[in-house]
Amino acid sequence: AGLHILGFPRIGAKRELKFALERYWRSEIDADELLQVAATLRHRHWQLQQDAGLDFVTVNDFSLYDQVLDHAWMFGMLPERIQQGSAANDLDNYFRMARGQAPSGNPVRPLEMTKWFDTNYHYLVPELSDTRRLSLQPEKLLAEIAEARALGFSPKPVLIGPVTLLWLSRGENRLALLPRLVEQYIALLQQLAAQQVEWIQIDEPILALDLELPWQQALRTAYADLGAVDVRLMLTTYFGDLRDNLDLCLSLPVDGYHFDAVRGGQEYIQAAKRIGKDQQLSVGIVDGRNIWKTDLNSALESLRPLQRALGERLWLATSCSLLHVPVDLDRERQLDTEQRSWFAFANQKLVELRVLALGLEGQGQEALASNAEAVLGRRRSSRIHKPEVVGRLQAITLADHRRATPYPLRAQLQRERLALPLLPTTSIGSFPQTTEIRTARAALRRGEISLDEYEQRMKGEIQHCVKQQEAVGLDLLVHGEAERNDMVEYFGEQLEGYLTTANGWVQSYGSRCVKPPVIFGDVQRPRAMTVNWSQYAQSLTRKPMKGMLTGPVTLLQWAFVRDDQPRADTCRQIALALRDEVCDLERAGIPAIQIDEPAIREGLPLRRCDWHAYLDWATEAFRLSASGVGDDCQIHTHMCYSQFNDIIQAVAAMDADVITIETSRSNMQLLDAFEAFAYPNEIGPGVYDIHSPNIPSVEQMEELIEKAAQRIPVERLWVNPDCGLKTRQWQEVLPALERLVEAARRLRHRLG
Ligand code: THG
Ligand code: ZN
Repeated sequence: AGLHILGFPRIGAKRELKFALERYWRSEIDADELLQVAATLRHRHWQLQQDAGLDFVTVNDFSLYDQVLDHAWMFGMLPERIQQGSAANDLDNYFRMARGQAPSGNPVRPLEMTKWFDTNYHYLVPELSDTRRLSLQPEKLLAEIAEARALGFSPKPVLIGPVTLLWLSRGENRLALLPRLVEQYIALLQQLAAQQVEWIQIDEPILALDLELPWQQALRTAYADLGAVDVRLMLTTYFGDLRDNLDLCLSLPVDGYHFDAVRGGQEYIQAAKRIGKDQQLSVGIVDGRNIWKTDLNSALESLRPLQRALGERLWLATSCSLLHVPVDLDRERQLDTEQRSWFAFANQKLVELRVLALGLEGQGQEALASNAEAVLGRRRSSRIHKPEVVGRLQAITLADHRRATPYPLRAQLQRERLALPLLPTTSIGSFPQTTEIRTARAALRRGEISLDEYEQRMKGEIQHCVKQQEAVGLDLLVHGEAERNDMVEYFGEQLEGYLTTANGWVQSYGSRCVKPPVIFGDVQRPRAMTVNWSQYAQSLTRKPMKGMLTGPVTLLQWAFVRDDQPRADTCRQIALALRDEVCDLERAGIPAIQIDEPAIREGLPLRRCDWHAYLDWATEAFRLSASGVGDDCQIHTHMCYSQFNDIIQAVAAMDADVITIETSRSNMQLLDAFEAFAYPNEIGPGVYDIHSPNIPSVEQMEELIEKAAQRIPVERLWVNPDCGLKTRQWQEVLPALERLVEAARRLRHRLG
């Protein structure tokens, strides 16, 4: 069988690429040094693939920033503004496009970023129009092929397919560009053919989406032309099943198809029966989206009939690119043997492919036996299954995920208790994470200061934060979250059933990474997680204090999730643990509690017909976490980057008393969603764009509030920044908040 992967993480086991990029951007190293780090990483990753016995090494999965940007660059899709104040070299122009600035060249508005399908990776959105000229610049791709060859590897380049590339782009009438784009792809494929490249992987993941007719037709026309070039194409789909696109996919004239056998159901088995006798089938049986060890013996059982039917035409692969998993489990020395036996990171997944290939030849018995032992061990582990958690889940009643009283009555009681003015002001929760805070955390981790000393320092930070908020004149205060690293990791470290890795970094965008915790078992809260901090903060002020939690859907969505039960059940377990925390906060005298759900929108399934079921359990989990409190305890939630229009009803179904949302960047356009649908509870549309270093004026913020007041009754409006202030400096935050409070005061006067 042919063995390959769809892509390898490029960031490096020690995040070498991240650090080299950031040093280059700070002009601490030159381009040669950066490119040297990049070449070393490519070489290392190809070597790993060859050592694992793969038939090809995947080339062009590497990128200095983003693979979609690389394609935009390769086909000359760069917006005109990049030409102005052009940089000294291509590299800097590339970075200007990605992040707006580079060591040389003028600052420029960068491309927008958005999520890559339903993953946590963000790509840069090419900007297109039907008048755009295209031109082919294949130098990077050709150089990497030559580089792999020179090192003695057998390269299989990967391309994003033309239709997916257009689909990912933004602009009027994109499809009109298809004929010109296909011409460029043909020219590219011809160049690759001239290089005697054996196989080209061409990705069309949009086949796993709901496609309208013009897009389906675009695939037909594009591949009719591409299929005619004398080079072998392996057309890949991933992240889901193809459903109504299956016939279309199998009708495209290519030399092989790749199916995601992890998320794509049994379609790969159907495909095996239907492909032509000269076509290959690549089965993505090793999960590229999660970190669990593959059950190799049961995988072999599914593969054997295919092997008998297809022989050498069966390829084995990862389900998708390994971009979405951490690099090397061997660097997780803190895990005990049992836990380590459950996982496979990118390096280990390469070896799994080899063992599968051996297994198909009746070999590899030892590795298969030890895999069986690990898989069985996990299934039976007492660390995973907690009967009391399962019992509690079964005992949930309808009343548990409803507040006792409808919002209008709750609002009255809350208004009395909190004694808030019209247009109350608050913040989203986090305040600047200063060097002192990060230094203290690092010192604690290295054992240089005691836990007691650390807590004293954090209390000092909280004290400072509360004082500042009082001085500025905010109405509902927060403690500032000095004690938290990441809003998911912080809770992952404290909940049972979660574990955190030491080096399990996954690229989020550019040089930025996240370290998703792993949910391996039934989730339980051994003790209160945030109560002491919030209680301490409340003791410092007579103003009301807002408790701060990350919501169940976000704690699920930004983690590696167990694969042995439905996501909905895992989410409910998290919700119950949070519910206990919410109730403990209330008992400790905290009158308002915010449960953040920034990830609720991005958790939407790829297919619209699956949305409803997801939104049902997601909003239910939120309400389960929030509904244990009395009527006079005010529940807030917060969402960022949310495109609300299509989920506004679900947002309302969460029944939070107050929702704060990001709107300032889009000049309140987001509130259009609230035009068509009368959102029933209170809203704080952000009036201060915290993602920009600019400090808005009082007048600008007044104007935004007035705009909002045209859509939402002023009695239900809050005034706040549009997101947490963690990444900003105190010297920007204080004047901005002073002006925000002033804007609210002026409007109270005028509107009230
Ligand atoms: N937390 C988690 N997941 C997330 C986000 C988050 N996923 C989506 C979104 N937010 C992604 N956004 C970012 C923003 C900043 C960074 C990463 C993802 C970032 N990371 C540091 C870096 O790479 O330098 C991590 C450094 C560290 O923690 O030591 O800046 O907020 N879980
Ligand atoms: Zn936010």
